[in-house]
Amino acid sequence: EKEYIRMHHDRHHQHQAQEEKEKKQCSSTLVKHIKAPAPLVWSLVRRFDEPQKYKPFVSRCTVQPQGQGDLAVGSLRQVNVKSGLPATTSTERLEQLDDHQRILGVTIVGGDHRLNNYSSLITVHPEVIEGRPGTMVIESFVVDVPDGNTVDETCYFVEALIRCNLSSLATVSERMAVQDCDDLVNQ
Ligand code: A8S
Repeated sequence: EKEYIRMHHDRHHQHQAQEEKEKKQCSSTLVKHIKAPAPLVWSLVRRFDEPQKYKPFVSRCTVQPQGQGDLAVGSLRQVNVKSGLPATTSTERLEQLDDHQRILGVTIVGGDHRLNNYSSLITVHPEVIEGRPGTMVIESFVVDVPDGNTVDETCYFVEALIRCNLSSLATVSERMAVQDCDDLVNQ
């Protein structure tokens, strides 16, 4: 009997066990306040084809031609990351691009990294900081916890990367905002 169960149901058991493991996910939300106007910040965030404009780990990005404009939902980008990271490439899909509400949704669909079923949403909101036009950026993600890692380790790793991206987004946006002011004074 045991032998039959093992023979015929073991695969099912393994499958079930694996499914439970696959359900182990981690998710989190990060917020960044930036001293630059929302349209300027959004102009950087919305460029699905040019994440290297602010993401410090991206060395190269190419988008497969889609016909009418490169920023259509379903577009794929091939991202190469700088050396020193536990990965070299990532294939990412544009899931949502809403210029009115300023929402960008991206999922990771391939690559040589360990972030399976990664999905992210980034939203850009105008706010007033010290009496000037500023921006609140909110980024959230959900991802599978890889075998051999804990939920905390996975969250910590992804949060650290996103914090770097958001810090860099702030630096680049704030520099561009100052440049816009200088141009206004010097024209
Ligand atoms: C983003 C967010 C993340 C990017 C991760 C989390 C990544 O590009 C890096 C290292 C990895 O190990 C995974 O919005 C991957 O860029 C920097 C290659 C996907």
